[in-house]
Amino acid sequence: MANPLYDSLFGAHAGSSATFLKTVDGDEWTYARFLALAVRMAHVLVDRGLVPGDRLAAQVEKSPEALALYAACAQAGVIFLPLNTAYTVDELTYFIENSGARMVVCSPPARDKLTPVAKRLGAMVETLDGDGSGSLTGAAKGQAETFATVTRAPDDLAAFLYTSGTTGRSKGAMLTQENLLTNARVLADYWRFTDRDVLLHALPIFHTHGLFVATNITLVAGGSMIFLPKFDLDAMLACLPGATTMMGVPTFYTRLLDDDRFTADLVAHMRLFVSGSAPMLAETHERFEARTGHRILERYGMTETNMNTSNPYDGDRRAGTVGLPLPGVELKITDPETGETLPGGEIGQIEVRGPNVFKGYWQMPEKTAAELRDDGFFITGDLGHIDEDGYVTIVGRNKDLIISGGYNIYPKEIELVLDDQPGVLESAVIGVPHADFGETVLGLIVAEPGATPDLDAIAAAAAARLARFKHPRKLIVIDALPRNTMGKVQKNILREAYAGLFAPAGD
Ligand code: MLC
Ligand code: AMP
Repeated sequence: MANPLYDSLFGAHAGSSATFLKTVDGDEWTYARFLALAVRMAHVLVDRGLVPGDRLAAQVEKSPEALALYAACAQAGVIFLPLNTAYTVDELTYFIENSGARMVVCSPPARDKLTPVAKRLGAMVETLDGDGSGSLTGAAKGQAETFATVTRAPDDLAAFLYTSGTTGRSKGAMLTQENLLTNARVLADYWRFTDRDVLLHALPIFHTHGLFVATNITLVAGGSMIFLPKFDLDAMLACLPGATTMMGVPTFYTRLLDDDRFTADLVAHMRLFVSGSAPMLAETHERFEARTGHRILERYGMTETNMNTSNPYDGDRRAGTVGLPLPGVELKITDPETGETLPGGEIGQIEVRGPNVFKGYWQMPEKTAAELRDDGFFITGDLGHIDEDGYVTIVGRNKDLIISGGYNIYPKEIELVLDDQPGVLESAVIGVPHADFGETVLGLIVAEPGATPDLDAIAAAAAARLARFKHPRKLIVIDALPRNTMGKVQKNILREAYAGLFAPAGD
């Protein structure tokens, strides 16, 4: 095949009058209409001088046009680098610089702020708005309707997704055509997706879940999506009757369950509900089944590996587990100290190997070597065990990570900002239980001797530098950070002490 990813996901639907996307305002995109736009966008990329292997960073609102940009990159052999719309200019600067992006596509209002940064880093700027307008679609108008798809090998890079690191520096996970395509095919088959499926899509499209799981599976199966700009409870309730499947993070499910309009009747026709990206409480599974009669199918994945495990479609979907390794994925539990495989049932670090596992972190050979073994096993940083039936349960994390509403937040990045502020001696950022987001961010500050840190000023400084979802929901000054004999901060003690801060009333 000339370009496995493009040919399988997009090219296979050339000229098809079947529906691919429906938006809330009633706009319907056939595959043919979508692909025609992608082709014209691919011409713009080439006209601007992009060549295969160049990186294109996109911080754009979710829209059919934004998705067409992903298809255009695949067709032109350009590496697609989608970025969270919440990122600040500081954060974006790092991603553009680190990736060496040659083009940045942003929303029109962000253009003025980003242009000087992009110019300094040698990147061009184009715009694309949530309504599909902007310089990119403007330039695409009148472009040729056919494009000679650029040849790519399975091992060629298709996308970079940045994941934060324990040192505070984000790492660009390099994903190949094969990583994305094999995983999409396995999942579409495992979850029985067909061209009759209509997926209710309310996830962002700058992460694995919304882009590579939800969208790629739909494309592989030739199905369609109801494409919501974001999760909105009223819109979800209005659109569920027209859908056959839904994917979401646990917050989607708890929000639906907290609304009385979400009834068994509303979803009686649905074929499948999938959850992932963050742990789902067994209680949520149970409430969902009691309310609707459906059992949510929980799966487990990550940016570096796409999806690793899934509960079965037909068999027993076990609440509190993430199911079985997917076909083609090897999963083992190892001793974090020695790396030796542990006997069944014992808790250790989860390692995975398979065609889904990424190629490494962009220009970070040491970090790659620390997490990706020579034999191809990737050390996920998650802790878990496997039961006698092969089901995997995640019990915790061996990495200092907070997952809030499905977004990953690395405390170190926030601690570096807090430590910089006047009157702050040191800080510790932890995740504490939160009824809506699962976990939320708490900042604990130790003052310099004699100083009284101005918490409002500190919060404002954090807000200027970090995306909104990373902001500590609360800052508290404490006398000292608990440390063990090695001097390491004992975050477990802090997490226990503040566990009740945002927990639901009565817990
Ligand atoms: C929004 N806010 C968040 C937040 N999302 N704060 C913390 N955590 C989050 N996840 C901010 C908003 O900016 C807002 O700020 C305030 O919190 C409350 O906003 P909201 O209106 O309640 O939030 P909403 O916009 O509805 O978004 C919540 C959400 C969204 C859960 C719908 O975060 C979401 O779509 N999450 C999905 C993330 C995802 O796709 N993860 C997959 C990663 S891939 P203010 O200023 O108004 O207070 C991966 C691999 C795998 O992990 O296995 O899939
Ligand atoms: P990300 O880096 O955004 O891809 O997040 C990946 C991390 O999300 C994993 O390493 C897990 O810690 C977590 N995760 C994903 N799916 C699940 C799940 N079903 N249950 C628990 N944790 C999950």
